[in-house]
Amino acid sequence: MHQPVTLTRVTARELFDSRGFPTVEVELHSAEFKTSALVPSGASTGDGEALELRDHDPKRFLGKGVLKAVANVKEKIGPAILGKSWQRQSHLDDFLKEIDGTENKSNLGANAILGVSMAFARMQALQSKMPLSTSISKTFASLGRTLPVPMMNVLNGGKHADNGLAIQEFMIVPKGFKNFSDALRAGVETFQTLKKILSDRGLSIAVGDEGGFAPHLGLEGSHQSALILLTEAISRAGYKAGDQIGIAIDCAASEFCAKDKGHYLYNFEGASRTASEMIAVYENWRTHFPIVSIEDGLAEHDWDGWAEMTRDLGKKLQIVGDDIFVTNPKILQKGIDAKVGNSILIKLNQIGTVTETLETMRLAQKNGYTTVVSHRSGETEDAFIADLAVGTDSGQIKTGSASRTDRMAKYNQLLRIEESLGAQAIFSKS
Ligand code: 2PG
Ligand code: MG
Repeated sequence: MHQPVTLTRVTARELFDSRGFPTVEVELHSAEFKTSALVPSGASTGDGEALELRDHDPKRFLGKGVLKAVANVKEKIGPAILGKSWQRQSHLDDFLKEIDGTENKSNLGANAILGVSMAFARMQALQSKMPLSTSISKTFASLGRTLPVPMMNVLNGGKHADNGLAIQEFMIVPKGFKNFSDALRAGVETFQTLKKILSDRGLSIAVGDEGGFAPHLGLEGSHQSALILLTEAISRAGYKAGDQIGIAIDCAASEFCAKDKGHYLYNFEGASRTASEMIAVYENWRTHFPIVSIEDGLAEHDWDGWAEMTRDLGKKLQIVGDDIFVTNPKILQKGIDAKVGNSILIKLNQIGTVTETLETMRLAQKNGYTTVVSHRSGETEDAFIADLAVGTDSGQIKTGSASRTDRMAKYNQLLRIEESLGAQAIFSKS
C-alpha cells in the first residue's frame, strides 16, 4: 500500500532535451522529500498526441520555449494541488485532467501535466519507501520483476537523420539470452561491430538523434542494404541472427505517405506504392531477414491498410502501433475492435499522465497486445521509462542505440534494477 502524499512545494523550470530544445522539469517537495521529472519530446509525432505546449515566441529558441508550461505548473497546478493529501496516483492525475478541462491537455499543456504526474510517482515511491519500479507495480497490480527485451535503434533514418532512408529505425532485438545484462551486452557488442564495419567501408559513423548510425547507403535498395548490414554485424559480433538477436523496424510510415483521391500512397524507394504493395515489401524482407517486429508499417490514418497488414502478417510478426494509437486507451480500443495491430508502443507524453499510460497498458495486456515502453527522439537524462517498463512487466523497451547518455541512462537504470532484484529478476520472453 502507498502512503498518502502531501506536497509542500511545487515548482518547475525550463531545461534542455537531447536536441538542445527547451523542456520542462517539475520539482515537488513534501515535508521529507524532494523529487523531480523531465519531460521528453518527439519529432515524428502522431496527430492524436496530447498537446506539448510551446511558447511560439520567435525571439526565444525559434519559438520552442516552454515558459508558458513552466508558469502553468507554478501558478495554476501548484496552488491547486498543494496541501492536500493524495492517496493514489490516479486521484492526482484525474484532478490534473479536470483542471485542464480539455481532451488533449491543450490548456495547461501535456508537458506541464506529465512532469507533475511523473514527479508525483517518484514522490509516492519515496514516501512509501519503495523503488520506483516496485511502486509502479503496486499501482499496476503486476509482478514488477520483468526486465524488458531492449530494442536498440542502431541505424537511423527518416526524420531522425538526413541520409535519405525512408524508414526511421532499424533495431536489433537481443531476445535469446538468459538475463537482461547478457542481452544488453550482445546489443552493445553488435553496435560496436557495426561501427567497425561502417568505418572499414568508409561510411559515416556519425550518429542520429537516438544514437544510431546514419550512413548514406545509396538510394537503390538502400533499405535492403541496411538489413544486410545489421545481419552481418550480428554474426560478426559472434551472435546468431534470429535465435539470439532479431531485427525490428519502425517505418514511421506517416512520414512518407500521401493521400491521393481518398487512397493512401507510400513514396518508397522511388515508387508510389499502395498499402498492399508495402505489405508485400515487408513480407519479402521477412523471408530474407530475421525480422520480428514492424512498427508503424503504414500511416496512422490508413486503418484499412492496417487491418490488412494485421491479417496478413499479424500471426508471424509483432505489429506495433505508435502514431496510430498514441498511447490513448480510446484509440487502442478502436484498434482492438477493428483487429488492428497486436502490439502498442507506450509513450507517456503522447497521453500526458502516468495513470492514463497505465490504463492503456492494462487494456493492451488484457487483450493480448504486447507493450513496448518507449523513449522519444528528444530525450533527457530522466530514466523514468526504465522503471515503468519493469514496474508494468511490459516485456519490451525501445530506448535507442548504445550511445549518447540520454539513451544509455535508461539501460544503466535497467542494469541497476536487475542487480537490486537479484534472483527475483525475470528476463522477458516476449
Ligand atoms: C518513434 C519515436 C521514438 P519520435 O517514432 O517511435 O523512437 O520517435 O519521438 O520522434 O516520435
Ligand atoms: Mg514510432
